[in-house]
Amino acid sequence: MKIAPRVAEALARGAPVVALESTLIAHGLPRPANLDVARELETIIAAEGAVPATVGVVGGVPTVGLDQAELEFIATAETVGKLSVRDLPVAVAAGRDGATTVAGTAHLATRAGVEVFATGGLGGVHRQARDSWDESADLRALSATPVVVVCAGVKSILDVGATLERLETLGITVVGYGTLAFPGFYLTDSGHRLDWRVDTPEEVARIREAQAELGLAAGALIVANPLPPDQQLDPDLHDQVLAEALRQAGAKGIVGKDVTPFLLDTFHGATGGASLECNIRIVRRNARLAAQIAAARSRRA
Ligand code: PSU
Ligand code: MN
Repeated sequence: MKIAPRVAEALARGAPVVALESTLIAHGLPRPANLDVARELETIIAAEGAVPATVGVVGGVPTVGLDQAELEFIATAETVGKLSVRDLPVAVAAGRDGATTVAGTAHLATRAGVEVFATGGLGGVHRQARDSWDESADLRALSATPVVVVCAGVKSILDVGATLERLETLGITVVGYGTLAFPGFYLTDSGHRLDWRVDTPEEVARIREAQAELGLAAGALIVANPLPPDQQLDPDLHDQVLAEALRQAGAKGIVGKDVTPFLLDTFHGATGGASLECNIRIVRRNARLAAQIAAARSRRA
């Protein structure tokens, strides 16, 4: 595994580091905007005084802290797969390239000693899961990986209620940032309530400490950070497009790891780019908050 020197140096002196996943870059956002977003997220994190570490696999080398050339490669090359935890050993053994999901990123970031990371929306239980059994490996990974993950809830293409139930079963702590309404990714409010709300990065840092004190630090802490209402996707448009996207996925027989990229891409097309703008706003906000949380953690350490 390769850890970028600037990341290793920051970790050694206890400075804040924020990991970023790369599946959202390679498979969740269209080109060429994806590369601009990937760079911008790193800039946002640096502006908050933290060191960004985008995670991916290049030529079989798991890398925490892609350099500029590697980031461009992951965002543009046709050979870049979508790697969850179980795919990592195969990609490494075969010398392949890949973008890492929330699950894959959390795993590699943890091994490098990076605790905080940012994404858009977590994976979870898909809407047809009763028949398809499609539940993201993100859930299992977060139950067993010691990370603080900042997200805008779970993707609204999913069964949000079922995902929250699974998070409860798996014992994964979830807090709303400035809200008790669980965010709905493109939507400010998924319609589901949370039990716990925090309002500052320091509170998040303190909860993470308490997890460690209680012997609960082996699992994740999910910080759900909603879009402000004036920045969300129009809820009526959202519901219309979602119904159509799910219909198309069924008609085309899309299954497995292709489901999420297909639905996101269909969304971006059918909303005339409005959902893409939302997705970009989500990841910008999450990157900033993750950096503030990492900074609060390192101040208290
Ligand atoms: N957030 C986004 N866009 C994305 C993802 C998250 O804004 O594309 C990715 C993450 O990498 C997450 C993955 O882990 O979608 C979930 O895929 P699946 O449902 O196949 O587990
Ligand atoms: Mn799946």
